Amino acid sequence: MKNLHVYIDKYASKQFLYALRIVLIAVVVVSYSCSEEEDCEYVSAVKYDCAESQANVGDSCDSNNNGVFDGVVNAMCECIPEITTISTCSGFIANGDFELVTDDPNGQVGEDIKLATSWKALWQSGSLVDLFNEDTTDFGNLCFVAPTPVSGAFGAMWVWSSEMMSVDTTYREGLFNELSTIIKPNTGVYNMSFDYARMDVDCMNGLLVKVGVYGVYFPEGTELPENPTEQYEPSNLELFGEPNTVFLGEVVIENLTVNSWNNAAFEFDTNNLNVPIDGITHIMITNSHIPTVDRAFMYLGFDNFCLTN
Ligand SMILES: [Ca+2]
Ligand SMILES: [Ca+2]
Repeated sequence: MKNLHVYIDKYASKQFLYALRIVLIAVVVVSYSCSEEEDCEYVSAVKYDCAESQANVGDSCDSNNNGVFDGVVNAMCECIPEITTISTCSGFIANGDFELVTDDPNGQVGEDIKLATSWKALWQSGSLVDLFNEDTTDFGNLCFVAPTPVSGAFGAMWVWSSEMMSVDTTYREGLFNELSTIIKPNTGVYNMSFDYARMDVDCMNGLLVKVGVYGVYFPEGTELPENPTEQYEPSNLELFGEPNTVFLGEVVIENLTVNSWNNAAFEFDTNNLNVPIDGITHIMITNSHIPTVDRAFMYLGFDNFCLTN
């Protein structure tokens, strides 16, 4: 019996080695077949809600194949852009009525827009937007008058739209608002509105101006650009780099405008515009980059910015 045991043991270990060899070959074959990034689905134990896109409902996804994960997979396995809805003013604009200030707007006559929370100028120094309020008596020019009715704190700046009159950058100014919520690409239609009032009615003779509104991607920690060298150089589209800037619209202001507040409104569709891929963090308001042929400059007050969707 002892010899028979030895024979069985030897037979069993031979069988075991044979089986092991088969298993190893199978592993090599499977590994090889998957190393070519071919269709290895049959060896995958992972099951997806959406087999074709290998995603699960609720996963983040890229809604328009631009490399930005801006959407969420829904129950129909569609990638729907995530949309934040803000329907009450000032909406996506922060401190749209300029009432939040860090210091007295009358401590300094002009160039002091940065005293309004979430607002600043478009460049580091030079001609900057001014901040006034209901107590202001000195607007920096004897012929400038306060807009009516009183609307608390507000910003004011030159808007110069003519390319016929060559000027330095003294009259190029602009507002920059850090939005309360980033606006992502492909998130539908937005409504922009603001109040403006012409403060130079008594002394200037501009025929009309065009105020341009732009969306800008300007991440935290980024330095403001150098002062522009000319009225239209660099263009508004190039100040922060073209991929970071989208023209949202412009508002034409006629010289019939008096010094009381008027409202301007327009809408823009983020599905049809080249919105920066990481979204719009700031709104730029300045002279439009598309000039007019007329004698065109005005000193305007701005208040009650509102951006909703
Ligand atoms: Ca105000
Ligand atoms: Ca001031």
